[in-house]
Amino acid sequence: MSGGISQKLPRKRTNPSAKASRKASFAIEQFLSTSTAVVNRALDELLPPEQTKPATIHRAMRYSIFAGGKRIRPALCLAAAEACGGNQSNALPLACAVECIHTYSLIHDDLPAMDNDDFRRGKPTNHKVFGEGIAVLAGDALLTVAFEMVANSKPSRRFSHQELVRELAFAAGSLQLIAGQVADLEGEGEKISANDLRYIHERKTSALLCCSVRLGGMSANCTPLQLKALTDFGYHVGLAFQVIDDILDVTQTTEKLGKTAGKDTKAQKATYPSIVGLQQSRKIAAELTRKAFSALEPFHGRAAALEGLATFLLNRDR
Ligand code: GRG
Repeated sequence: MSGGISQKLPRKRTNPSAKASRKASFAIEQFLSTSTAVVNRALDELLPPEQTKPATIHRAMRYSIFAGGKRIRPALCLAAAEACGGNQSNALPLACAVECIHTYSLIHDDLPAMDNDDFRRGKPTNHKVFGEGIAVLAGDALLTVAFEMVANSKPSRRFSHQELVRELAFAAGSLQLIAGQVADLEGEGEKISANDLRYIHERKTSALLCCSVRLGGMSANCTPLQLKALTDFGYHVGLAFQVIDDILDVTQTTEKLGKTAGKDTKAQKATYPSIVGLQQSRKIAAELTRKAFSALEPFHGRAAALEGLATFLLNRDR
């Protein structure tokens, strides 16, 4: 990847014959901290400054965007672009766009009409600081600006603006992200099956993670075979991400998570731990991650950052 972030990263000593050790050897935490810094700088440039009139809305947008999220979706986008030999500057507006969509969804998810939460990214939720009206609008504005970012990005030979916009709109729309949230809301207090839970996870969580890697690949003019591999990877990593999220909800503290722990149990939400138990949930997450790794085979070892992210996400503790 020209100007790629991995180029600047040190690699730990490896045993080249052992595939497993190559997987473990990628300096993923450094990749994440570098990509986070790059994405934060770009977001700062792309979002209207705080004092821009009406200042309240720009303060509210920036409050949640810069509250300390893990920046997993933009990292996936940049890592996918890198795997396809792309250019970081072409992927960056798309990485910022998925983070804006994600942050909007968190602001709205925390509202009293939804999950009614007081704490997010280690800070009081947006509506607790700015009030419900401004929080709704801050979410709306982040959703909208995401499409402006895509419109201002550089299309590749195979993927026009039309395709990039369609990609993001589909993932964020009523068939994916919002469908998942609707099913999640309607499932509260209900006994739901593992299949229903899979439906929710595919849409509420996996769709945007999958979209992040696909957009990264598209910015790099990926081939149809690469796009298929990225889609398969993103789908499985996205599902594993939500299973781990459910496990962390019952095993970690609010301080560690930066959001209210134990929320799913309190809201009587069906989760993998509540349906199949913690041990089986860990096995499911590991199996999903294994499938994500297999999906990357067409890259023949050139997707180290994606592999590193999948392993990092499986082992994360917040
Ligand atoms: C349209 C009114 C309206 C609401 C939309 C779609 C939606 C609300 C909410 C879904 C958002 C949601 C909570 C999805 C679950 C995905 C998930 C586990 C999010 C947490 O992601 P992390 O851990 O968060 O990457 P950070 O804070 O680190 O970015």
